[in-house]
Amino acid sequence: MNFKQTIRLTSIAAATWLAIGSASAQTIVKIGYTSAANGSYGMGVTAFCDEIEKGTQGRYKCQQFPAGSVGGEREMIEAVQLGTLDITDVSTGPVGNFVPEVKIVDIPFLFRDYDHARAYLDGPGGQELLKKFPAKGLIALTWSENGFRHMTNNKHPIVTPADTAGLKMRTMENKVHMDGYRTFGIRPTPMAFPEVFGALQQGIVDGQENPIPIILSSKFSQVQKYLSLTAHVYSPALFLTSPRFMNKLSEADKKVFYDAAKVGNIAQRKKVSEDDANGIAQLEADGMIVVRKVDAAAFVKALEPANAAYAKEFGAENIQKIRDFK
Ligand code: EAX
Repeated sequence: MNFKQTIRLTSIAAATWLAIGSASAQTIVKIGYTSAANGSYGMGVTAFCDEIEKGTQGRYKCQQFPAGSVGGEREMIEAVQLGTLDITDVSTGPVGNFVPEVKIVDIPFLFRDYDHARAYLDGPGGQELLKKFPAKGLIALTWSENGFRHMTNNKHPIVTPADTAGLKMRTMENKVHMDGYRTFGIRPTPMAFPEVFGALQQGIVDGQENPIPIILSSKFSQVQKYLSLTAHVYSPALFLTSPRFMNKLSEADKKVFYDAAKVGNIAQRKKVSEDDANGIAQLEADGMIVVRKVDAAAFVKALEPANAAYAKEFGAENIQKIRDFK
């Protein structure tokens, strides 16, 4: 073998080794969420995944499971605990069943607006809550956002609590929501998200409540007539993984994942804001009848008995601290 051939063979061998090396060194990160890939969660997860791939030079790559393809939110959190799913981007809906301290942020009419909610969750109070996860076999990489929830139904426009009386509405598997909604007169029917479209279509429930980005990406306009902009509760989201998953990462890679989650959160919140700004007109164009002027004060008043119960459970001063946060 002459010198040139030796060099060529060596470089082919090196290239092959590199290819095998990089292929075998690539870890697939399985990440699930309940809404469609083109919605707010899809935007958040895609931005997160791009950052991970970049930050680890392709050693980690995501496989996305959108649209509830690996289950509802409760099931995905259980899968993350078990290690059959690596990460899930979920609303806080079922999270309080795993980490009870989180339930406080699901109280209806707790946050004034998006700025209030985002600043609180990103601030010391919100960050303190994230520390409660590891004891439950979970790690919250960051808060993210589902959005302010609004009611849809097939019976009639909702303006005051009198209009919700007796309505059978799908809710998340969230006791704080269910207790609050009962004071509005709603008959809450908890259900995992992947079942909601079918339940609305078949009339198993009269309505449901979700943020505009979810109503849009889930095409609820096809199965719901009325949308009322009740904004009755802010719904946070979380990028959840497990100590089991994170402990396999080097310190440098851990930082990549945490930083990527921050980027994912920004993209997700941005899409929520865009959908809130443009989505209502879209839903109207799709045939929904939109009630923009809701008697919010009457809903807040109706909630009083639930507020008394929340104060007992979470401590009035702890709730007030969140309300007063600026
Ligand atoms: O996370 O279950 C719900 O209504 C959630 O808002 C939805 O899955 C988006």
